[in-house]
Amino acid sequence: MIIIKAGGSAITDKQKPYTPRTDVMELIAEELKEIKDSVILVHGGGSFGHYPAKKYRLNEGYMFPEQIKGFSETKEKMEELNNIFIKILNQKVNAVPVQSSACIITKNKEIFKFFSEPVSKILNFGAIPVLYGDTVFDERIGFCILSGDRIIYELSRIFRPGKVVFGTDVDGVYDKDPRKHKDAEIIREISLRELSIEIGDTEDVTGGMGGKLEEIRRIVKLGIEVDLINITVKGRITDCVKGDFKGTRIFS
Ligand code: IP8
Repeated sequence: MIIIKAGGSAITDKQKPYTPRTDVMELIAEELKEIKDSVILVHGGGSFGHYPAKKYRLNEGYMFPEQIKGFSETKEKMEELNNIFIKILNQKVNAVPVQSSACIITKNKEIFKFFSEPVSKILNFGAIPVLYGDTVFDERIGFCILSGDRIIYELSRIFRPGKVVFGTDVDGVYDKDPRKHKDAEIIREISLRELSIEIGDTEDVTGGMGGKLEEIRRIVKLGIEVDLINITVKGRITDCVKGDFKGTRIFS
């Protein structure tokens, strides 16, 4: 089994609110069609989920009644993004959406209860379960934002995939800042210790790259291979599945 994250930075235009990148979604659908192994797909929020979530400070938990409006608005936007993606995926594969908030309850932002049977059933039918970062109810703080990355950690714990692929819009981890250095190169393999949290943005409500690296660390500690690749480029998912990938592999 492979778990693939389609990051919000790849499947949406993060600079423009509520703008999907349907070309990237089509590319992903095309590549998933070629994978023989079973796949669970998880996608992020990008410019759909993060705008309303930030505006209503949803990740700080329930503080004032107006946040309920933000809770449903964020959910509405995430469902909209999921629906766009599912429609595109279903032209090539059988993708079945799983609304995270309907099967997950958190406690202080950690997954506390996860009714994962629907995911198993979808896999048993040879289809692809598609989960996504979502607004969820929380035992302690009322509600919070659950990132796709945290969902992936939990799925990894339950399903023990052979590989987890984090797909973003960058080629991997560079040896130096590629915006400043033309000769910056992708690091093919990096240990958890070396993995710097300075890369990428930290704007997301779910903690940006710092939050992502924390989940990656937990997955690697389960003994699962984690690869970071650029899924906006044709062929990268296929290559990664074959083991001949252009990206960064993270080891413990
Ligand atoms: O992009 C966040 O998921 P992520 C989802 O995986 C929302 O961090 C609702 C902002």
